[in-house]
Amino acid sequence: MRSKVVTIDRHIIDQERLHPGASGRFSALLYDIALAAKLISREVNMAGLIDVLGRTGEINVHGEAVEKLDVFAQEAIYKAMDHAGHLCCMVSEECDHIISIPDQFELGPYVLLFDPLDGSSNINVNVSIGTIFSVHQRITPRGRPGTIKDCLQKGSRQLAAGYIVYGSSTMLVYTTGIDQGVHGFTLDPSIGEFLLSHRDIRIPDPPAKIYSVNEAYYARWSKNQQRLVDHFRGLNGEGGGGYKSRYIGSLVSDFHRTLLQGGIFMYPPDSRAPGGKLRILYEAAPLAMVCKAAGGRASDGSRDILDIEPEGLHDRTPLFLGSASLVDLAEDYLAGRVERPEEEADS
Ligand code: P6P
Repeated sequence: MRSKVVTIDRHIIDQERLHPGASGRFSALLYDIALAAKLISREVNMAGLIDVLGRTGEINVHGEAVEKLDVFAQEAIYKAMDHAGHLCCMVSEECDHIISIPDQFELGPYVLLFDPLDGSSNINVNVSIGTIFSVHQRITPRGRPGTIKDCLQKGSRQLAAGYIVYGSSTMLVYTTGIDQGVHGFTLDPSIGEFLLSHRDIRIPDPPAKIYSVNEAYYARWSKNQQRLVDHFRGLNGEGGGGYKSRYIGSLVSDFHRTLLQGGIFMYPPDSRAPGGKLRILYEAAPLAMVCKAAGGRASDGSRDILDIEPEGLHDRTPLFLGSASLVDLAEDYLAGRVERPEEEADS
């Protein structure tokens, strides 16, 4: 029987009805995120057709060359969100400081933290890229602009989190709580609607035997990290092996595959980046919430990502994300809790 067609707006309204007394403001925030996603999707999918490729010649706060689409995505989200009265401030990977709401607009109870276009170095070679977003409730008194205290909240306090992946199709995947499920919507560009395509996503566990890491950095990892990947490779006689390696180098794409197929994505610390590369507030924490809501886990190698208290807007963290059994295994290896086989221990 054909499944009924559910738009993201209908889904958001249905979810809101589960919370009597809801103001509707949170729903309106989610609508506007979906709007921004449609605008960015249109531009990303036309990138090869109009002169949007190439670099603006500007450098972002992390010293990375800014692709034109990065700028467009940043502006699209800002313009969709700055005037609607949902937010007291915003945080973006592209901006060093908190983004204030213009004085002429009403302040709202929420904070939006986002990476407007992650993986943008892949734009020019047509590899999937993505937007990641996180929503918090402000914790300072209403009526005044949001402050850094409203932004530096741990991931377990997120009200919503999700991502948009601009790939062979554009999908918006989000959750409004670790007990609220994860739902995926695929954009039908012919009608400009996100349609419910993946209801209540659960990360497979037992997982597909897939590990995802940039193995070029092997020599820079700790011995325990090397042993973990050797286990996946079946190299150290510990009953591992049989895994596939998949690494796109675009976080949203690597995570989206992990969410749907299972496995583990890793961005470990290494000798050049002892604190990891990926950002807590607008990369690791939102994806950790989606992963946990789908039955998976997210760790920095020893702690749950959602328990980390960020100290700075652009703090980084190591990230181990995916099927709970594999994240648990990673933590066991990294803590040295996996005994070596007899023969290897003697060598
Ligand atoms: P590396 C892209 O630049 C990004 O921020 C993430 O999307 C991706 O997971 C990671 O960096 C890739 O980093 O060091 O493997 O090139």
